[in-house]
Amino acid sequence: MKFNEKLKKIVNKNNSLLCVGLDIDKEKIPKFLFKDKKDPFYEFNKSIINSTKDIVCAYKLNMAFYEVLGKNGMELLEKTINYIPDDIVIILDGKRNDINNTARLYAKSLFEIFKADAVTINPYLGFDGIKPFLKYKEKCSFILCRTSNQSARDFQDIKSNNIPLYQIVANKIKIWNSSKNCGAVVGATYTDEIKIVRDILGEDIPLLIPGIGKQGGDIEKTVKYGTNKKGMMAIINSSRGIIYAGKDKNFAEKARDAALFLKDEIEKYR
Ligand code: OMP
Repeated sequence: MKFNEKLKKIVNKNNSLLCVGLDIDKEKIPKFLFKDKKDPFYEFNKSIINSTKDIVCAYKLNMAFYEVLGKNGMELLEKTINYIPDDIVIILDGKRNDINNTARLYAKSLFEIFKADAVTINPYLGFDGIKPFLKYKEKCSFILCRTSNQSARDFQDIKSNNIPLYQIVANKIKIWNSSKNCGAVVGATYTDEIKIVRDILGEDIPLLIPGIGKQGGDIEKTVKYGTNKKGMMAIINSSRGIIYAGKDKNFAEKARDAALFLKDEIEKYR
């Protein structure tokens, strides 16, 4: 099944555009798990997945939080991916890219070895670094367009022929989407830019929108500007704001409460 089809199905099934970011961090996960459980990170991820799987469309796993755990982190990544129900979208967020010969192996690793439905990639190297990812026609490559951080402006606002770089990237994404397997990343902290990017991309290209919750992105504008006319094709991510909502034995229920609250807020404006 093509990615956009899988996304539509799960959005309709769970009535949700919410993506929960499984960005596990030893400093933040409940301390009791380290005393009581043999595999605390996996127990944490399983509990969060069990408590949110009926109210999300996707889980995003940022590779940094797994790579930092060494070989155990790679195992944890694999086990967590296997634990996520088949109909939910899995996004591996590594913001990868390199020269063509190396990008080829990044793409193989993320899509074939770790079995991601979607990945995040960096456009800085240009098209030959992107091409190996786009060979996976059933998958989706979310290309960084306007990132959520403050320094996004450093390069992304630089103009060429009076057009800022992030808009040039958005126009390229539209061209690179001939197999309908491209998406764009736009931060919820830049809602005017979300509107501009959605206008450039049209109705059928999905947006991955992080920056809600801890980074303070605006939910109403994110939903209004980020979705297409049918209220679809936006995946709205929150990581810390959901998975670390509670610190005690009831952490999974607290995560569900936070996820449900955000899901309902999103639905209000959709
Ligand atoms: P929270 O701020 O905890 O909700 O996490 C946001 C997640 O989205 C992290 O995994 C970030 O690395 C990621 N992210 C951004 O925050 N900003 C971006 O512009 C792009 C991403 C991303 O590609 O997911």
